[in-house]
Amino acid sequence: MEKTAAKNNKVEELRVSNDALEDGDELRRRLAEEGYVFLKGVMERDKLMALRRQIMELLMQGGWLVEGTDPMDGIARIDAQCTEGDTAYSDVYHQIYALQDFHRSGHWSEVLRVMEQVIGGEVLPHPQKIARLWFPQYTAHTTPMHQDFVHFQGSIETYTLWGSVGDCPIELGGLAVLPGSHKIGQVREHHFSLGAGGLAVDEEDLAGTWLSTNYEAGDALIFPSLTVHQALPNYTEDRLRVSLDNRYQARDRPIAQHMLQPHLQGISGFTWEQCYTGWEDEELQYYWKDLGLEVVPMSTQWGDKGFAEALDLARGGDERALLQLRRIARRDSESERGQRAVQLLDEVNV
Ligand SMILES: O=C(O)CCC(=O)C(=O)O
Ligand SMILES: [Fe+2]
Repeated sequence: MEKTAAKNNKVEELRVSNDALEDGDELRRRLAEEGYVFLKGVMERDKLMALRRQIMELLMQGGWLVEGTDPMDGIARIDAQCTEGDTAYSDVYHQIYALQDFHRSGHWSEVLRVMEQVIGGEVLPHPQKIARLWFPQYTAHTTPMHQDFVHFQGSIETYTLWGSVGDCPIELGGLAVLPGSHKIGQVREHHFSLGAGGLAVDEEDLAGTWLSTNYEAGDALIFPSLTVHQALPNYTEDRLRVSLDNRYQARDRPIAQHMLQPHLQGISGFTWEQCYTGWEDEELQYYWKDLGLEVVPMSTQWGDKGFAEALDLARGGDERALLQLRRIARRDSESERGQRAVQLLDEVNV
């Protein structure tokens, strides 16, 4: 069974919290009660659309969009399909990652104002910014149900701000949250999955109605690290979904070491130095270095478990696990995981 909200499952509307925009106590009350706040139009649409243009132009050059179409439409070449974990993905992704405006978007004053309300103090935007470039007709790779803590760690009170870069109607597969799912107050059991992060909670362990919306550029969905969420499948014929998910926490809380590195650095070796090559100034370069942050090591417990499960599943012929192991083997046959993937693929002889 696909670990995503089924096409016909009822997904209800997110509650809009703009009425509490200036009221930190109320925003925090809603976050504590519902596990998310959704704010319409808090980021300037024009700035997001300008960022979209820069991203889409790079995607056109990278061969991901159909030549001769308007890049702003994001019409994808199906034969270019790839996702996180593929070298083809990080090759293009890291060009986008090197855009200064992409990093600036995580620090826009309107964003920081909102996050200050949410956090109630001095905000640290995580150095590791994230964009997602999600192909159509590729729904096996839809982001599965998960809690962000297993990926980002550090402090439980870390908040994700998710927003689409351009409009994102339901069929383009924006984010959905399960309200109240954070109240368990702990990290849930996660298992191997395809899709961003590669880890999913079991649907059987969850109850309630998923919430999402037809996102417009500028809308922000904010949630803490224990709220279960997933992406809806991108059911469009040919449109690529582009979004940002950035993380914020109080400056005086611990942050995990890997959040000080570029996203997907482990796959490409991409460094901040490479990232900053074309920047017009030093604004935001290494901005976190002198803040006296409490940096804690990353735990590999969840990733290791997911990988061990993928090996077991692949041994039993599970196609999704085999797909993932082939991806790892192709990308990096030298690493320890790569070697184990190659060995297993040899064993099962596929
Ligand atoms: O955009 C996606 O598909 C994944 C985003 C996500 O899981 C997040 O923002 O934490
Ligand atoms: Fe997430």
